[in-house]
Amino acid sequence: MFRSDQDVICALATPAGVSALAVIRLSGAGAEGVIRKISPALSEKLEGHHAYHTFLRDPSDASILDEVIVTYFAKGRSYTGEASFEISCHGSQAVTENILRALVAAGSRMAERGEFTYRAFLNGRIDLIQAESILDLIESQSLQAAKLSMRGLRGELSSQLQAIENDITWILAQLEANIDFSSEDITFTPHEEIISRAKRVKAELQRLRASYESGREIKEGLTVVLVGKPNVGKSSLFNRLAGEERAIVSTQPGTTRDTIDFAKNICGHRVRFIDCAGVRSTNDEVEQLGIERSKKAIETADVILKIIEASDQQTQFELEDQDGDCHIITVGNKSDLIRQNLEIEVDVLVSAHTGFGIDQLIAMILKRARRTIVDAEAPIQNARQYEGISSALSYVNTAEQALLNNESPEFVASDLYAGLQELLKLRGTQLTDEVTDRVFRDFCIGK
Ligand SMILES: Nc1nc2c(ncn2[C@@H]2O[C@H](COP(=O)(O)OP(=O)(O)OP(=O)(O)O)[C@@H](O)[C@H]2O)c(=O)[nH]1
Ligand SMILES: [Mg+2]
Repeated sequence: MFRSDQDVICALATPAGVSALAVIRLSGAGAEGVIRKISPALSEKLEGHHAYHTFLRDPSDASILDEVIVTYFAKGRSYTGEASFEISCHGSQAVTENILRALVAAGSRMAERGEFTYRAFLNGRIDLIQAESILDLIESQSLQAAKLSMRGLRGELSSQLQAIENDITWILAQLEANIDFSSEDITFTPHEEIISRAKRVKAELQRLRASYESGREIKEGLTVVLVGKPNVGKSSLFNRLAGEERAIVSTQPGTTRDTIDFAKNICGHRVRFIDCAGVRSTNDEVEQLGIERSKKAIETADVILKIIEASDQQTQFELEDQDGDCHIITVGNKSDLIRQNLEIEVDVLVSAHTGFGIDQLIAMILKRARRTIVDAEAPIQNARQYEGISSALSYVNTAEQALLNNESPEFVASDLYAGLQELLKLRGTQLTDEVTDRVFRDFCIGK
């Protein structure tokens, strides 16, 4: 997939543009030789994890490129596993380009996307699942999402997969013994014990597969959709939650036509609010299209705020059948208009105008987000992992059935073996170009 893995590679590890500092990475067995060519004054004996102040010089005319700090990471104790350097230089594009050009002239080449992480993988520093976690961590948009990726990076999911692989291998060994020595007079592990181990494997895979939803919810954030009849104050509430005047508010029913969304981080959770057209029957074509969009938004919701006017019975409405996992909060808006006792039952009373009850509403929304975190025991993080686990699960299912039906051990073993392959492929122990391509193509250069 990448050009030779023996090359010394270099790249800018920080975003291009103007900044106080920028970091350039250099990695490969010959990295020290390369950097010495442009840093003649660099200390003769380098120690790992030590930083050195030095000047970089253009190898062609010895002119000074920049005054920098070079950090050395010895082989086996670096991100990639190879001898590596991080050059902290001044964050001007001209400076970083010049240094990179000099590094290339001195014998390294520009790294490709994800190549540093790929080398970490090649050198056994991380497995594929951890490589994916690194990408997720870089891209995480909330504290909770970052924490989740960090868990993946530290190998929680990898070790859970390993435990499942060990169980499968154990069963395979018992079956093999059965096949090889069936005519001899030795005692085998009881059939029930094998079945119960297979059931455990199945349950674990099912649990992991189910964690996909929670993982996705944490990564992409919670989608909160505001629905209700026209004029109940959805857009006013949306603006209040967003903290800015995003949606148009007016006394006219049917103001909002399109869905409008706004995402922000609340207490470390990513939350995306969607304001919708009020639902009513209408002959207005545009409004009708807006109402269709509201229905679509409802389908994607993790939390629905069903908004009514607290003092107006007429604004109550029923949601069409909703999938079981979506959390519905009935919100009574315009609490400031209530004169007598409230007759309508609501979960929370708010006023978009005065801000009354908004904190309580947010707390209710976050309760759902927290539940997801609890559910998410090192959840699987992406479609590749989901597919791998699902397909391993289906092999294990077939194997379990075969065991229950007392079918021949060869038959059971072949399915289990296929399931095991799927898991190994997932961690990258069983390597194919197609798999590595899929993992590393999303990286950017310098990672
Ligand atoms: N007194 C009071 N008026 C409110 C409150 N929230 C909204 N309103 C008023 O109710 C009217 C409708 O508000 P919107 O936010 O446009 O209502 P909507 O549900 O988005 O309406 P559509 O987009 O037409 O479906 C406006 O005149 C708002 O000023 C509130 O908490 N108290
Ligand atoms: Mg509106």
